[in-house]
Amino acid sequence: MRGTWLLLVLVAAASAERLFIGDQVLRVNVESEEQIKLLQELETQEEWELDFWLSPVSSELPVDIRVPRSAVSAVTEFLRTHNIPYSVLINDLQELLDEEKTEMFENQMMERSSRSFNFGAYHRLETIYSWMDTLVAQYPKLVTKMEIGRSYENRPMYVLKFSTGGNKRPAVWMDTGIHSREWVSQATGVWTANKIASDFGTDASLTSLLNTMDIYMLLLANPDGYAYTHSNDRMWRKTRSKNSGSVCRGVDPNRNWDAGFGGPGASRNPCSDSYHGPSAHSEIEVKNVVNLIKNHGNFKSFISVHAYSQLLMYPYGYNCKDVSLQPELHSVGKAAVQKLTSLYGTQYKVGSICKIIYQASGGSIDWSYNVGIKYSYAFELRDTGRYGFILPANQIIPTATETWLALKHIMEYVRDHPY
Ligand code: BPX
Ligand code: ZN
Repeated sequence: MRGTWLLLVLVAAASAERLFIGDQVLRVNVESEEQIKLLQELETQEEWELDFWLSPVSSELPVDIRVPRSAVSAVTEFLRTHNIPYSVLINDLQELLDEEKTEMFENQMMERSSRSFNFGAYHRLETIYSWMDTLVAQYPKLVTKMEIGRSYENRPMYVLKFSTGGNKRPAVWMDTGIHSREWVSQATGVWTANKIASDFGTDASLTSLLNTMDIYMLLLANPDGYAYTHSNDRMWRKTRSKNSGSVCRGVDPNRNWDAGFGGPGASRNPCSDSYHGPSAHSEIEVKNVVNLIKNHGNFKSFISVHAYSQLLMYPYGYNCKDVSLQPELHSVGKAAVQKLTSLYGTQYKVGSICKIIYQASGGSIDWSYNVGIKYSYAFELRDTGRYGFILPANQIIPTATETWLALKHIMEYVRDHPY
């Protein structure tokens, strides 16, 4: 579409948006501990401004790196001289981002003329927030919208509460989008909220669940970051808070929780994408959730949704010891994933954060587990790296639909195993 393309170029030229022309995403297939060490050195050096989409941790996992155009030849030469095999996952990141923008724009036109909301598209924060009001208006007996506080940049943080009554019934927590660039997470949250509302009353199992339990969903857990991925930098992951003594902004909201805070697998460097922040719960976005969960006091499950890698994980991240509930968390996770896979064959791995990806301290589900919420899980949704964070919108509904089977399994298990 020529007209659309021209318009987008004009819009982009007039905006402050960061461009990724010629940036590549490389998949590095590490073969030895020695090679991991080399890549870890690359991860800490700042000269090449590499963005590790997947960190070097073990020789069993691939390492995905976004390499700025200016560093492509240096990095590929480095890999070749050390005999480290790699392939090019994304040849020109900006091309993919342009396609994504064009699709969003065309979808906006479509939604405007048909006055509808397309669950198979990515949306801006304002659109998602106004869609929430539509959902509440459509299902007033089931769904309410609560503001749990404001973000650093003063955006409201809204939780959708699904409840058929009672006072602080046992509840399930679900958050999406704590890392702003993992867009399929927020989009899956939106689809899932609509699914819960529309299946209530027809899906007998979900209906029985909602007759004894509540579901709380925070769809945009990092609203400032999400807005920033649309306006300035599609690759933004952290919050947008200012760091004293540094020009770099933001804290990794999944290293900021009071669970092994500041330990291995988090960075002290404010410029790092895994910066843990000055203190536990320093980020208002994290603090708002902590306050809600503590004031409520009756959450039985806490589910945090990320992308990408196709994993279902349970605590801990801050150390590699098995938690006391490990066998149960593992078998429930396995069964959940079996249902997910049954739909389209999408493969997931199940295990503790520390054992299946890496040691990561200060994560949300470690905190929730430690405050007594037994059924604490984290999802890493599609894909396994073909598109990574830039998952095409035509995969949103398939991703959300298969994930729902796993979510429902976990929720039903929680319903049937009160504690
Ligand atoms: C997920 C939950 C708890 C602890 C760690 C994770 C993995 C997640 C992270 O590093 O916080 C990986 C991701 O979703 O951010 C994807 N990534 O950028 O690698
Ligand atoms: Zn994440």
